[in-house]
Amino acid sequence: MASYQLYCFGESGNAYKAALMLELCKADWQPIFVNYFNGQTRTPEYRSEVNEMGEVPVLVDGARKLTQSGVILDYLAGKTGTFGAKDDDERREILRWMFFDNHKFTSYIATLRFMVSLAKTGETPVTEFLRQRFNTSLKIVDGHLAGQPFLIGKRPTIADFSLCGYMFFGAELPLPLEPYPHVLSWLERIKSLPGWKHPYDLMPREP
Ligand SMILES: N[C@@H](CCC(=O)N[C@@H](CS)C(=O)NCC(=O)O)C(=O)O
Repeated sequence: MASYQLYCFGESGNAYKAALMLELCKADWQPIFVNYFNGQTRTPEYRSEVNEMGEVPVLVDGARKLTQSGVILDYLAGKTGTFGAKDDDERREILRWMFFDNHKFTSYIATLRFMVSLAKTGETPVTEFLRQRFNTSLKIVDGHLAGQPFLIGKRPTIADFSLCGYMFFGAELPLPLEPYPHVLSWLERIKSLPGWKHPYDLMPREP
């Protein structure tokens, strides 16, 4: 058995954050497929045995089980000594971007992409609201990246892996990224990190 197990599925950008970190750290890990589209995360078994919050990702490291992508990223950075903070100021800067991500970046794009590209709801007042909110957040991130290659400075950290979780899904993203050139260059920089893989090449999908 591999050192780490990650409960995940290919379409999950939140799980991708953890999978990408594991891969870039060259960790010995294996995915455990969760059939989200068949309702597995909503079963009493999943909630009692895997994650009371009914979500992926869940990282298992021996007797330790961790949930929430931000916590998993922080744990792996500490354990592997890579992509984490070098001092207290950096630690706060990483947290600042990860909180922003969880509240105003991933939350909007994950829901928007789910509605438009996976559930195929068509355009609704909700998708219009989410698209507008995500564009506002994208503009903030684009402005920030105009001055530096990665979110907290010159090197990639877990903050980058958190915000990029949904950004590699290509045509599944229900809005163009072209108006955000600094975001596009940042994604290219992440893509060129040794070991980078697309979410669908890292995590299993429903056959
Ligand atoms: N804040 C959580 C979000 C996790 C999340 O929303 N996971 C989704 C998949 S991307 C999920 O498992 N949803 C299951 C459900 O709602 O039933 C994190 O960062 O880990």
